[in-house]
Amino acid sequence: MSKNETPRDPNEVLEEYEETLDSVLAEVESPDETTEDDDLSLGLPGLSLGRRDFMKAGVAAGAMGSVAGCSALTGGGGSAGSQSTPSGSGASHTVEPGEHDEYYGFWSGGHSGELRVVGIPSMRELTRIPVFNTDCASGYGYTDGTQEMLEEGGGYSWGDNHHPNLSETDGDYDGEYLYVNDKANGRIARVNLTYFETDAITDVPNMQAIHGCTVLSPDTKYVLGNGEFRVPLPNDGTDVKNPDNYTSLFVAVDPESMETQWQVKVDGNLDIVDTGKEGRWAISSAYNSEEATDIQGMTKDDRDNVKAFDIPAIEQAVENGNYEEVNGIPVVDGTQDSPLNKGDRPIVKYIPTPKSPHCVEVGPNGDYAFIAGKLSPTVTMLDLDALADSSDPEEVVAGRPRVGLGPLHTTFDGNGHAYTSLFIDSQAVKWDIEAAVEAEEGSEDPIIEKQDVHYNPGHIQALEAMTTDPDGEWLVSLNKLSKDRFLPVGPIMPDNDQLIHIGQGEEEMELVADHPAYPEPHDCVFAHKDKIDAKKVYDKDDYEETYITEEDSGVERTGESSVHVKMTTKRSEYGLPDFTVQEGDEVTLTTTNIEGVQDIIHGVAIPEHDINYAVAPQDTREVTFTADDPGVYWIYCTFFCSALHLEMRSRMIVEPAEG
Ligand code: K7E
Ligand code: CUA
Repeated sequence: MSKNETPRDPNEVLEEYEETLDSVLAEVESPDETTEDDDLSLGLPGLSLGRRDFMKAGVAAGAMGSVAGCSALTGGGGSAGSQSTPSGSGASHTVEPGEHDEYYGFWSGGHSGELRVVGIPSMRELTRIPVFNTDCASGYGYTDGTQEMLEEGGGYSWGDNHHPNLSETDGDYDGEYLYVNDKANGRIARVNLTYFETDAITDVPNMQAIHGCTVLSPDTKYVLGNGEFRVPLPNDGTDVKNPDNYTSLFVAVDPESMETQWQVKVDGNLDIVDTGKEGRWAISSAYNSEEATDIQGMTKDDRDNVKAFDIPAIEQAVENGNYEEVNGIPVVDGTQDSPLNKGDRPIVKYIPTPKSPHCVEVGPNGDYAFIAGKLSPTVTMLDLDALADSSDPEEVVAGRPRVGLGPLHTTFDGNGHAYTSLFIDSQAVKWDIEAAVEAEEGSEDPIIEKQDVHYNPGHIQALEAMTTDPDGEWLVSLNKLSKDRFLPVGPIMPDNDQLIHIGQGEEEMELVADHPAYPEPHDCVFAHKDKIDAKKVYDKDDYEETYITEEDSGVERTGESSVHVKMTTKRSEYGLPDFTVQEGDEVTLTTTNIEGVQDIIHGVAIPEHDINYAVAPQDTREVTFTADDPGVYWIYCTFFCSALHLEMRSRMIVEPAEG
């Protein structure tokens, strides 16, 4: 816009936008082009739904886009059996004072960059784990070690984490690590579950956005990530105006070294990924098979291709040297025309599905992958055994129940039921898996019941649903909007994570609690408390910093303008009541909390130097900063550690430079 142009009336702009949507809708719907209609059912064998049954791309884009004045959203909540208060069996999620929860819940924090740990069933927030953000309570991003990790992990100050995954051994959570994606910057991070701390961040080469993220079951051979945005390969300025040459990648990262092992190039955008239980298949949903760069183009065709990655076949291709190396990473060609997809063991199978499917979740016994339709009111069930011999939808689609509008994600109780979130209908729908295999495709018969949620759910997760043996007692619906469910807190309202009692799938679903969540969780994962072994005190063998004893406390000049200050902390004093440095000195301050008592944490806050961090029992942390300005600075403890906490101080004296 030129400087002199007057800004346009927002209503006018919106009107224009809605007109565009209408035309997209008309194009996708094409009610009169009957010939193409026939073509659609031909192309999607067994899909006995008419075009009218599809949630049209334009409508969904409007509904999901949260445009001002969008009415599609306000229609949520459905009509049947609306329950906003607990009723029925009266399942209680109360955890009495002093009692513990039965499960850990690990919540992604979306664009807050952090993870949150929530107790189930109480829904109490137990802690937060900073991952892609910085955190001034713990000092994550302020201490040397964490600052270095963030710097080497790309140097960004934020990230957008969606999909937390627990490491597995034999298809069950082993309590060692949690892996999570960064959709914003194409990264994967690892959290150490002994200390509930992020211990590695990998900035994956060649990828802009990693959206889907999962571990390869059953033994966490890889952490797998889906590149969602198509970009030139390499994205170095070549082909910028040539979207045909952009590409999406699928990546495998080693869970121990966190190094990128290989990537696979595919057609279309990748979305979400989950793996079978035997270590062979990774199934990815995908959209934009048109490879367009705008919404009109992305919603032009009638179908997309779900991708089935044959992991051992890809490993074989890498071993045989069938790849091109880009930025040091072997990139295997998994596009439809690739020679590697021509033989009898293609590395990627392309399976046509209704347009723009959203999530993929593999059921507990590994029989089926459940692909939620998003724009189609159906869930497509892929038979993973049949996949070995075919990618023909006729042979690999085991069922396609019609579940409701805007299906996004599916979870399981381990007793034969699937639960799918319905974004547009604002409901959780429970349905019978085997009945869906038996039923005609597009049938509503497998549906057992629907529960209203408030409002517009994304992910839905039941207890340990991603293991081979789900626990099936509780389910959480992660709703994008809370609207009227909480006291208004300004225009940005919290999300609403709702706790639903499902029994073992034998009882009716019962909505039990609303739980506000700061923007914006996407997914969560639950582990029984016995599977997590969190340490209460640090073990000094587990970190690199040098443990400081009271005798070590002191100041050591390490160069003309650098000093190393070593200092212990204990109730209620620092190892040095004061220390002196020279103006301009680079100060390295190493602090050990010499206490061995659980939960006695000390803080080290240095006013006017932008430093604060926590030191837990037996932990050692280090910071480096420049003492720029002469003066006196009262270092104080930020954790209320004792009756003499206020008196717990040290004095940094910065002497003016001479002359
Ligand atoms: Cu559906 Cu990123 Cu898993 Cu959000 S994704 S909802
Ligand atoms: Cu140590 Cu307060």
